[in-house]
Amino acid sequence: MDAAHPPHPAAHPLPTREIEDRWQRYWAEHGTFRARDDGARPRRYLLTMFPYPSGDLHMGHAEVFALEDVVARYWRLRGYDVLNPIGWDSFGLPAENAAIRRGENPAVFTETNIATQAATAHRYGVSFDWSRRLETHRPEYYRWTQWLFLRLLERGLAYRATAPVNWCPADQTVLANEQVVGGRCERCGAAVVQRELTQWFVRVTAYADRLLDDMDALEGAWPARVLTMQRNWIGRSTGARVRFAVVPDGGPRATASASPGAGSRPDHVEVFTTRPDTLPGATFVAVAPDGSLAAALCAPEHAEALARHREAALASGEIERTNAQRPSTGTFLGTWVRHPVTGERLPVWAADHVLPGYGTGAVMGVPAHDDRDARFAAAYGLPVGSGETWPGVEDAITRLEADGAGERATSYRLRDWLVSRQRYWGAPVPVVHCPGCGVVPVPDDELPVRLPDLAGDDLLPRGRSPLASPAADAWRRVPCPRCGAAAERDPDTLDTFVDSSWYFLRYCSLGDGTPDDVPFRPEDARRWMPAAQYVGGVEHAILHLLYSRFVTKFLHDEGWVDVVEPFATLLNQGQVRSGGRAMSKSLGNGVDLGEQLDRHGADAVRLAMVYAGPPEDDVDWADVDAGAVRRFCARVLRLADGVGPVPGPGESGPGARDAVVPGSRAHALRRATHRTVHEAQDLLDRSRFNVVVARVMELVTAARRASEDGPAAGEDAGAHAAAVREAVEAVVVLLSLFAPHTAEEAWHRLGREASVADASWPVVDPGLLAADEVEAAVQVDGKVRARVRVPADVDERALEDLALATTGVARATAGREVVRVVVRAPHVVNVVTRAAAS
Ligand code: ANZ
Ligand code: ZN
Repeated sequence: MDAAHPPHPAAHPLPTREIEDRWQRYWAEHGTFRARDDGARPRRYLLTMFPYPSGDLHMGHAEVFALEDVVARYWRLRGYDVLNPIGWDSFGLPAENAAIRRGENPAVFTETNIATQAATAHRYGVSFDWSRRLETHRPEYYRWTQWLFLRLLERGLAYRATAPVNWCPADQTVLANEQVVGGRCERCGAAVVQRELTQWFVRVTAYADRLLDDMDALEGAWPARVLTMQRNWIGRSTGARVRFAVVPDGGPRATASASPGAGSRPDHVEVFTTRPDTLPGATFVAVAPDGSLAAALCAPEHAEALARHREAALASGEIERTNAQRPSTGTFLGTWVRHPVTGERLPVWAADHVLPGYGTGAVMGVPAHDDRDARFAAAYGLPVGSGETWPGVEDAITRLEADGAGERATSYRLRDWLVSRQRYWGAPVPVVHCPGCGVVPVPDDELPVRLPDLAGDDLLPRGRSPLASPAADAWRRVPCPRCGAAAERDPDTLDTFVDSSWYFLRYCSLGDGTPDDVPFRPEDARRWMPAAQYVGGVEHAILHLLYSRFVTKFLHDEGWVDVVEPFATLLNQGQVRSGGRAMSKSLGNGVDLGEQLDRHGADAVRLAMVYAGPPEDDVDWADVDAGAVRRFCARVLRLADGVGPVPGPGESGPGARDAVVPGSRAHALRRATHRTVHEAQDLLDRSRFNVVVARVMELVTAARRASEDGPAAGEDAGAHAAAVREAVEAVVVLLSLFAPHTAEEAWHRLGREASVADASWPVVDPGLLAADEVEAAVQVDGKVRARVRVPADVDERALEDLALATTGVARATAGREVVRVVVRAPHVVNVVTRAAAS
């Protein structure tokens, strides 16, 4: 080492890997972060959206974990018994696709990545209770995912149906609507096509009203935009169904055989409308070209046109079809209906803005009141009709019901949850198809239905599940559990949203004595649920939360849980970006957390993440200066080293107020300390974590200055030292939420025992919170006319009001006009006047 540049003093090293290792070992050895669950403290359950193991943890995880750990550590210090578990959402496509490329089983990739992520999470120093870890791909977990499916099946809430589904030709599997972005597969970008397939669905629509209504209790506790997204997704509309009788001689019909469905032409068309009051203005009826109604109503000579229209409609996604700006296309079906009020004949059209799965799949066209209908009428030469309406929707419904022409009705945007996937790496659907008995559930005591060991090319998607291929014959062929005849297992696997719809319940029962006869113990869930806070990305604002809410309600109905809502509050963190763009592996600007830990250390990354801005805001990692926060951590360690010894039992501690003279340096520092702690509480309760960091930095500066300056002449040196220690201890306790290793080390150097994680939150002395008073000068046209005493943090408005109320101002402005009041809080108010206009 160069003599001209002395090494960093050994007593003041930067927070190092060695420090981090030491404290991580300490926490592990002492079980510091295990939930006690012994009733000695009030319980709080903090839940983090569990990671998908696709490589190392990335900076998105770094952000969530840093944020959630602030909360976990804060609650612990406030005296709660905190449950803060961790697991992996470890089934899913990326592992399967990697396994095909590598010629291995997806478990290899999955478990390697879990090991990497777990090691990184440990190095990051998150206060997880590692004894409660779970992984959804393990048979001891997915056994219960299958159990859940069977309970739904038992209640008629899981069913099989043939439906048009989004099919990704590249991934060779169905996609949920929201996995289709701009007509393409969200994962691989391939253009999505529509296919008719028999699939498994879960009847979430049966819970639509409860899913909506129970959200009232989440108001203010969940981000408003998430509640709005959930509400829109469920999309409840109230209105009426109105029946239009089909005119029997509505047109010459060819032989029934020429047109499928024509033989069973319905005698009426039922529409769903939210505006039954506009019925007088209806001039046509439109049905979805791709629904069964269109086929049934279509006259044979229009069948060909309808078939073409149907193909086109299927090819354009739902989002596109419901875009109000896009012109709709129509096909006349050669059928007429009777207007229930006027008796007029109205034509029936297929129009692709009408969706088959919403309402009744049919609408009444009211061009006089609806823009879309107006454009459709203009495009196809249909009459605009009258603008007349009935007095109100309620009246209209009463009238319809009296006439027998319709009735009150509710429609939902929400569709049933498509849960089957034609891929391997998921929980097998636990049923057997028997030629005699049909669908037969696998008996509970035969669960789990384990995945057979397939690898590499055997996993290649070929338009059906790999479990349907010859490679899985031995696995698939089983006797029917009911009659013993030769039968076959269902070859599909469950959507990973099923795995994650209940994992938070299992956490409640993990640890010592994990049960193997139930998915979780109801009494454990009773103690911990609902999770007091759920932390995770807004990308899960709709589906994951909806399905978790649904499953909680279902298990409530089944007597397994008391609560009807799983997550009392929700915190959505912003995105981590890099150079202005979303960070992602596919864009090649993804950053692994492990690598950042090597470079900066855990505390610097954590602190930088939290300090970068409010949790909801996006963070641009390229703008974050981890080096600066690292130097800050070093400053705190130096500060701790400079603090005098721990006061002995008989000596006056920092709480001894008598020794601190108001106006002394010690007093000023004590006030800063107590106000910082007080403010931090409020900020933490409102998730303003970045502001807390800023306040801690300010307190560090104040403590350092006080420590360097020492007491003023004539001030009590003992009281001063005590105030410095109090400030530094408060700094360390607060810092332990953000940079726990540095805080532990500082706590240790302060001579405190054991772990700062076991310390308690500093008690605030209300006597030290009152603001200082200052004197403000009140001028009128530049001349001081009054003085008022105000709190140092007075706001401008209050100061202005006070100033204008003084007699000095009243006298000086008498007979003049006040044109302007300039306020410089807290010191000066200047009132500008001019001669009053007479
Ligand atoms: C006549 C009418 C007149 C309508 C008017 C609206 C305004 P929300 O609020 O989204 O529920 N509709 C009904 N079923 C449909 C389907 N399957 N596909 C597309 N559109 C459908 O919208 C309900 C309204 O959307 C219904 O009320 C219907 O048009 C249309 F001045 O009926 B309305
Ligand atoms: Zn059978």
